[in-house]
Amino acid sequence: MPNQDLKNDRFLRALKRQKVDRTPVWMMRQAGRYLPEYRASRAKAGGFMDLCRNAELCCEVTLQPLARYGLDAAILFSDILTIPDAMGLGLRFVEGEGPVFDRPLQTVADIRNIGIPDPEGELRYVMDAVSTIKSALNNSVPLIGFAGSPWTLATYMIEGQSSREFAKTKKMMFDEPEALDELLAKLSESVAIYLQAQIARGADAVMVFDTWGGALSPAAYQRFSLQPMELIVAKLKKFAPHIPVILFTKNGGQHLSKMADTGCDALGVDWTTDLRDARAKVGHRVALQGNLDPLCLLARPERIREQVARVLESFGPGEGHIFNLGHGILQQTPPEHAAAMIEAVHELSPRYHV
Ligand code: 1CP
Repeated sequence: MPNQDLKNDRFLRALKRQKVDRTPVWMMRQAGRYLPEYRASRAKAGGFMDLCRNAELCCEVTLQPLARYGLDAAILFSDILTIPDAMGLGLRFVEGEGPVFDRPLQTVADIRNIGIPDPEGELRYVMDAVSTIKSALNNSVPLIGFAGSPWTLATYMIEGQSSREFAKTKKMMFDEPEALDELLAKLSESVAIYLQAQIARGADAVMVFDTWGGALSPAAYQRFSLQPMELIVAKLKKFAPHIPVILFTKNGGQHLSKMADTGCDALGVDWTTDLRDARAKVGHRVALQGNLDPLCLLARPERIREQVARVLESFGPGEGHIFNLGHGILQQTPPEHAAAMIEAVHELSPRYHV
């Protein structure tokens, strides 16, 4: 059991709702463009995917936020779109526009034609990054592996880029739901084996990012977002029962109870749900991760501290809270404001764990 060797296991303990001395903290997108040292590493690599394909540079940027702040977990530096890229869709990151696929899925035949990528084949560069990071961390803090949810990946694969309305994806959902089911089944299998491979290479916990599940009706959420994630949790629990699994549906506050029933260990909660209500909904089934509004980090440090106090108070005393932002940290965030948030968690949270 490698976990027992970790010098700081607060994050893993909180995921299992065990006693900690203070609330563990990490930030979604903690390695990224708000840090000048990230921008320097990114410039060295060339493009964003060149950075993702270079294990040494992935390791360098993963460790950058840990060198600055008292964080309780590291997260693999990669992207959720590595799987669609490995399926042959041709991923490019266009400056100022975000991800673009050269060959988006347009027909049922396109869906039939895609295969399930081999994590140690086309995606070996991600696995090499996991191994390099795991070894560089030297058991200081746990390493989080991750993937996108099948629904969220499907939206990028069908739209061909970021989208607000998901017009093409929803047209398919209403016109040809079986075709979408088929795509989601392939993605569920791909995500499950991809996360298993990350675990085999040393990831101590895994998180599934369902960024766009909140755009679905409750019935559609159940079929097209939750069910595929439930399948992934079942496969992961069979493969590695002791590795915690975190599910995060942005804007998914109304689904928390059903999400807790999947057998996962923790749920990410964005800022549109109060942690007190979230805790009431999930009871003792799962831990909760969140949920400071990332925009709060643009305000002055005294205000940040007040909002940290508010989040800690909303979860209240007891175990099973991992402090985090409710979504990724913004590029415009002053790095010292992130420091103010983390210091406030360190100072204000021990009283909730007596
Ligand atoms: O130019 C750059 O340097 C690229 C910016 C960037 C970064 C830093 C992208 C492009 N991806 C990443 C890394 C990343 N992405 C990580 C690891 C870093 C860390 O957390 O420290 C993770 C976990 C992700 C996950 C990710 N990528 C999600 C899910 C989480 C979320 O924020 O909702 C999504 C939706 C993506 C897609 C993506 N990657 C990058 C962009 C610009 C986008 C599009 C986002 C959108 O459609 O709005």
